[in-house]
Amino acid sequence: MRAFEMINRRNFLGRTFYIVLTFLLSFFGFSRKAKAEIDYFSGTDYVGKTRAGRYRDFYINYFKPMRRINKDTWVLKVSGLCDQPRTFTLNDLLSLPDHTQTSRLKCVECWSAKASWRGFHIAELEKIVRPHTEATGVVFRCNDTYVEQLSRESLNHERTLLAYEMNGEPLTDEHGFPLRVIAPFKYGYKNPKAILEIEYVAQSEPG
Ligand SMILES: Nc1nc2c(c(=O)[nH]1)N[C@H]1C(S)=C(S)[C@@H](COP(=O)(O)O)O[C@H]1N2
Ligand SMILES: [Mo]
Repeated sequence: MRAFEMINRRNFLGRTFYIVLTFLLSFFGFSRKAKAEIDYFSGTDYVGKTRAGRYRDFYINYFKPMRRINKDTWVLKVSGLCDQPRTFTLNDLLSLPDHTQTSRLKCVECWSAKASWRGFHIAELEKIVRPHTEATGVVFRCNDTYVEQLSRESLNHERTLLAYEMNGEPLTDEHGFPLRVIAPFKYGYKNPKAILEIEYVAQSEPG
């Protein structure tokens, strides 16, 4: 019995040591990778958090690595409290009256960067889907399972854009292809990227 306990204790210590060692190794491995700026995009189907994007000033943020979106099969699903829930293809959205603006994205992680964005005002989409008056918020569901809610009021602000172009080119996967929110008066995290679905809701839900 005593011997048995001893073995168990040794087992436990060994395991703890192993866990701590694994943690330390992965931590050092991680910081080495960050320094070397590994290109996450070549030879992989995934996009994650990186600085290795096209624009030096932009820190690319994805809540978790995600599969790239296929432009031929992607549709924007509009659901919830509206008269005409439906899906839009990218071409449907590109044919809405467009708007171009230069604005700055400001992240809570203490960086900001400016670009020219082209897209449409959500009012153009709302002419088609006709949200109900009790729909005061919109939940955005993104390709990396990121979920964020904005009030309809801030979405209908004149500076808010549903953008599909950045600096004269279609959004890259890194910056939210095919569609993202640009709300310059809100922090970056209120600018969801790679949107799959928008849902009209009655009251605020946590992001
Ligand atoms: N789908 C999705 N959108 C997102 C995020 C995310 O993790 N996933 N991060 C947000 C945050 S915190 C910031 S600062 C901006 C960064 O935009 P960028 O990657 O184009 O620089 O995206 C926002 N949109
Ligand atoms: Mo951010």
